[in-house]
Amino acid sequence: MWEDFSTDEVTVPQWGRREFLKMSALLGAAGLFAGHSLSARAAAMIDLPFVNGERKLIPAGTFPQKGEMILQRVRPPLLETPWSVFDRHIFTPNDQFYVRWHMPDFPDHVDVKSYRIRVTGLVKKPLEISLEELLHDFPLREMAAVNQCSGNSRGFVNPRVNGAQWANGAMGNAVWAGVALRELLQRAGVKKGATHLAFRSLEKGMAPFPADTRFEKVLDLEHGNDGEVMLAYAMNGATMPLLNGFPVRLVVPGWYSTYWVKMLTEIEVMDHPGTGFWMTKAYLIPDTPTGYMTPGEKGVKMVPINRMKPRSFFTEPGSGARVAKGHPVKVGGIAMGGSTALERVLFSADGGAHWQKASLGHDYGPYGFRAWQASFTPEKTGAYTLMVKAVNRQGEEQPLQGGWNPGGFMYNAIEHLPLQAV
Ligand SMILES: Nc1nc2c(c(=O)[nH]1)N[C@H]1C(S)=C(S)[C@@H](COP(=O)(O)O)O[C@H]1N2
Ligand SMILES: [Mo]
Repeated sequence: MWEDFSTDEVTVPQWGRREFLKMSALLGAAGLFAGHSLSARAAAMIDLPFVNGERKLIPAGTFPQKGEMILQRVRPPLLETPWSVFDRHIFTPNDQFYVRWHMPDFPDHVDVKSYRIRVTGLVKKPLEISLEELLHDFPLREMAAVNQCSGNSRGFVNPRVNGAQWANGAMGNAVWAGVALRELLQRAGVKKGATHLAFRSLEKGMAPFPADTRFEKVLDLEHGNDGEVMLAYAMNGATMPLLNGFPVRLVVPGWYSTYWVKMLTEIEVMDHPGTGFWMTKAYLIPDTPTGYMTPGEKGVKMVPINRMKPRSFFTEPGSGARVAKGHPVKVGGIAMGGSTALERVLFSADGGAHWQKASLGHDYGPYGFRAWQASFTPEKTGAYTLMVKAVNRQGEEQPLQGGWNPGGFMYNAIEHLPLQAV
C-alpha cells in the first residue's frame, strides 16, 4: 500500500450489466460446491495472536470463488481474511473477502431466472422483482462501505466470550453497486402506519424451529428509506461471490453487517419491530452509551446491535519488526469512522504519551476505509510500542481498553504494535 498512497490510483471499478448477466447465468447453472472437498487439500497453519489462536490457512479454491483464507469453521463456512491482504488493497478483493453464515444448510446455488425479490406487507402495490428488472428498471447506485461482523476481533475480548474467535479479519471494504432501497419502497408505496422493514433470505431456519430461526433482520422504516441502505448486486465491479450473498444482498452503510442480509428475497413492510430470534435473542448489546458493560453485571437492558464504532489498524511495518535506530520508519494502515466519516487518525510512537496526526489517503466516501500514514525516527535502540487511534466526525474515538459485552461485539480498542530499534 505504501508508495505515496498508491491506493489512490485504484480506480473504483465500473460495473457492467452485461458482465453480470453473463456471470450470473454461469453461476445459476452450476452447483458451486460440487467437487469441493476440504480434506483433500493440504493446509498450512497460522497462529492468530491470542490463546488457542491456531487455525488452518486454506489454499485458494478450497471454497468456491475464494482464495487463500483463514478457516474458522467449515459448516456453515466462517472464513477470515488473512491480515496481509489489507496491506495490499484498500478495497478487499472479492476472493479474499471474509465469509460468515449462520445456517448449515444455506443454498449452494441460485437459479437467477426464477429469483425474485418480493416487497410485501403494508404496501399499496406488492412487488415481485426479477434480477433483470432490478438491473434495468432502477437507477444504479455505487457506494464504498466496510462490511464488518459484529464479532470481528472477538478473540481479543477480555474476559473471553463464546462465539467465533476472529482476529481482525472479519471485515472488508468494497464498492457496492445496486439500487437504493428507497427506490423499491417508493415503487411499492408504503402505507400509513408502517414503521419497520423485515429482510429475509433464501436459506431456511434451523431444525426443529425453521420458522422461528430463519435469518430475518429488521430496520426502522426511516432508516431503510434514508437513500443509503441499498440492495447490492455487484461488489468491486464484479458479481458478488455466492458466499458473500449472490445474487443480491442488503448493504447497510455504517452498521454492523449482521444487517447486511445475503441472498435477499423478501422485504416485508410492518407496523412493529422484529420478533424473530435474530433480532430479540441474538446480536444484542447492553443499552448503555458505549454498548459495553461490566462482565457478570446482572439485569442490564439489552437492545439490537446497530452503528459501527471507529477503528484503525497497522498494516506496515509488521508486528515485532526490527528497525534501524536514527532512521525514519514509515508506518501506516487503514482506518474507518464507523457510522460516520473519519475525522482524523492519531499515531503514537511512545506508548500513547504523545500523539501526532497521520496523513490520510483518498476519501472514497464516509463508510469505506481510508489509508493512513505517519513516520517516526527511533532515537534509541530498544523496544517501542506504536499505537494508532481513529476519531470520527461525531468526536467518537477508540478506547485504550477494549470494552466488554456478553456477545463479544463491537471490539475497537486502540491497536498496539511492538517494534525493536537496533
Ligand atoms: N442470508 C444471510 N445473510 C447474512 C448472514 C447469514 O447468516 N445469512 N449473516 C450476517 C452476518 S452476522 C455477517 S457478519 C455478514 C457476513 O457477510 P459476508 O459473508 O459477505 O462477509 O452477513 C450477514 N448476512
Ligand atoms: Mo456477523
